[in-house]
Amino acid sequence: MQDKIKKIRIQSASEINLAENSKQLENFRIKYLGRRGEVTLLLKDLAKLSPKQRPQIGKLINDLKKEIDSSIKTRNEEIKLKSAEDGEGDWIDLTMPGVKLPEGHLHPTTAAIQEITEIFSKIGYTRERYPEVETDWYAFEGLNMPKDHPARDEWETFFFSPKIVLTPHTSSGQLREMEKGKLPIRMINISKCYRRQSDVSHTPMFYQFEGLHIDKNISIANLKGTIDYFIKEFFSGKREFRLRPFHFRFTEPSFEIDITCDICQGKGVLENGQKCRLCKEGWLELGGAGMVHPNVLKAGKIDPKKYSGFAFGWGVERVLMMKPGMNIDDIRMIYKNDLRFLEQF
Ligand code: FA5
Repeated sequence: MQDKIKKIRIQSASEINLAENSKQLENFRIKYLGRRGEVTLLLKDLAKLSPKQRPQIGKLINDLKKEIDSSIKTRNEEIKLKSAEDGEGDWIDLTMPGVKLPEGHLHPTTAAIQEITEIFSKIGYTRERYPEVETDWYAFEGLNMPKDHPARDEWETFFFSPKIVLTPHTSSGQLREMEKGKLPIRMINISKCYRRQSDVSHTPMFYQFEGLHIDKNISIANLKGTIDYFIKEFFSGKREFRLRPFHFRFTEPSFEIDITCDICQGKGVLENGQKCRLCKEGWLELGGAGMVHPNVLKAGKIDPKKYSGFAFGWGVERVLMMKPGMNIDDIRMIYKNDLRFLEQF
């Protein structure tokens, strides 16, 4: 057995050294180390030896295996180097078509924000952005919600400190816009908002878009016309809406706007007879609206005797979910980062 090992060592070393290309080297690898290679067969023959001889001969065979493997690698590097020096590298076909990289696309929320911005820009609204970390004054107090007023509870706010919050709504941008001192105002503030909420129609982080229009002689008719225009544009004329009287401290009168639900087609009941788990009654709330309260105009240094205005604040994800054909019955899906969901859009 030892003679055989010696013979293979000498023979393989000389053959490998004389190899001129990687194809020949591969043939030698198969000849010695392949499944039926000479070294592999030696290993199989080990079983025929006595238990005493086996460890010593086994070690010799394993050393030989490593030696051959290492010489093949070394010779392969030498061949590559030589062919590179001789200018005979691998042939590249420059006319072959390239590998197509997978193409991404915008997140559905981003696409909705772009569409909303465009729809309002057509009627003269400019997009603004205001801080996500906000002071109590802009988020509540300046909006006619004094400290400890119970209305604040509805905003289920994250506090950094008693005076600093994660903004719970885009209405905090209203006073900041008024403070610029430029009139008339036609702004759309689209920003992230945060609340301690999570269920089929709420996420802890969501986007709102807040419209604010202040000028002379602005009335509810202007507000209703603007909502009507947006709903027709965004939902391609396929949704009905209603204004429901409501109470906000910063608008008077105030409304909530509901539209017919896309999941149950406004029926409140699914085809299988079950209650719609999203809207439960055929109408889904999109957001609030109303005529800007005189106290808010005063806080923004605008004279309520000369100017009036309306504001509205709606959820971006809610309007996105109601787009015809979207079929999203749980808002939390939008932020699960599940590619199987996102790639559908
Ligand atoms: C407000 O936030 C008022 N600032 C809206 C407003 C603006 C009224 C201007 C009057 C004038 P509300 O809390 O109802 O209102 O929220 C408005 C909309 O934001 C909701 O109808 C919903 O579409 C969306 N929204 C609120 N909370 C969440 C949430 N946790 N997840 C997803 N969307 C939400």
